Amino acid sequence: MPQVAIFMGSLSDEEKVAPCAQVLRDLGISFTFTITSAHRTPERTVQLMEECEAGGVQVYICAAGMAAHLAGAVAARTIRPVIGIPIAGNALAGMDALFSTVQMPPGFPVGTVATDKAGAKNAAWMAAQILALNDAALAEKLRAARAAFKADVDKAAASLHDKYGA
Ligand code: RP5
Repeated sequence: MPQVAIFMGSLSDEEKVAPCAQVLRDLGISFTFTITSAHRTPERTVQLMEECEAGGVQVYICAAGMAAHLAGAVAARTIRPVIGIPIAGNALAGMDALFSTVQMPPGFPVGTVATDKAGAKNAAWMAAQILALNDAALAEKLRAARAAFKADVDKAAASLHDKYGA
């Protein structure tokens, strides 16, 4: 059983959630990636979770739009960390999904990241940081990634300096 389970509410979410899978893949973290809906397939959500709980999945990542209850429904059934990615639909620009995901009652947290692709990437980074607490090799990869982000900024600043001489 993989370390991370990514659930998304609809195939229509795939383009926005795919960067999450890519970051996990790049970091060498095993994951399962499937579709289930808190509303359309509540029984499937429960069954998938039972398999994940029995198999030792360590972190859940749930992406959904509109009245986004998938992450909350998962959080209701586990004490493992749940990260929620609000997906922006055509109406309300994602505020609906953001509020539905983030406003959990005390005791049932969903660690909510930004909407859409940026959030999808950070959901993976957050999951990696959680896993790295007990994985020294992964922690080293995260340090290296941070160094690469810094190097990118240094390089961009240098190119701007070259261009404007200021
Ligand atoms: C949510 O409803 C899904 O996560 C998706 O963001 C939204 C619309 O789903 P579709 O009608 O495109 O399948 O449950």
